[in-house]
Amino acid sequence: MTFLSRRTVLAGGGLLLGAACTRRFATPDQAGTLPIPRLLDARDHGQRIGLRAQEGETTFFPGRRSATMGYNGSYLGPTLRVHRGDDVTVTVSNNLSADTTVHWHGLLVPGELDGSPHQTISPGETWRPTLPIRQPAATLFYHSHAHGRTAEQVYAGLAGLLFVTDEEEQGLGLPSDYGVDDLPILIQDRQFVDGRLVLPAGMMVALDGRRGNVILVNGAYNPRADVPRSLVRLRLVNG
Ligand SMILES: [Cu+2]
Repeated sequence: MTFLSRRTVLAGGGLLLGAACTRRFATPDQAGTLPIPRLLDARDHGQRIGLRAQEGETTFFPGRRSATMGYNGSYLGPTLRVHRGDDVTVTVSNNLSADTTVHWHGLLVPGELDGSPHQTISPGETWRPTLPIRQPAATLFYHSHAHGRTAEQVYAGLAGLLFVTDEEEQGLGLPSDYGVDDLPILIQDRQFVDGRLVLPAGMMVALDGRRGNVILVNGAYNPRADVPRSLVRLRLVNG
């Protein structure tokens, strides 16, 4: 991706140009702006956050629709911001046709609140953990951790950012204007064929894992961010 500071390129072009079949659908000149997931600050919502896992379609490349999954949308989820010392209730509803869970990656909470592979939320059901936020500020993420389905569901888009903040962090003077000078950068490698997202499968994938031919940032290919000419904070997450 590219960062522009008042039309000045701050940092280099595409992280990965991808395969030739991908370049047909987007060139750096056609790149859109960096999508910024909606911010849900628990304190703005009475310490209650709603997440709905759902299926949808996403157009990563013009004219090419992919079947995807997301929280409260068709791909990825909102950025959740929680505050140290608070207790935050998250209502997770499963609108998928398969079991799911939501795991709070890096959040220090008791196991029964952590959305492990066996804390299944069946289709149509709701899970409502109250999360005690008792750790220092951190950039974390949340994702499906469904038993036997984690790879498929995260690959399809069931992931989002989770920020823990506290007074110490707020006193550091770091850039803190979300989406302006405090940017979520959720990086994913994904396999595209003919401009459509595909889930790699087969024995070699099972043994060795897989590597995508396209790098997505916040669900977009090679996006650009317009940033102020000042200190900018990048929240990098390998999602
Ligand atoms: Cu995790």
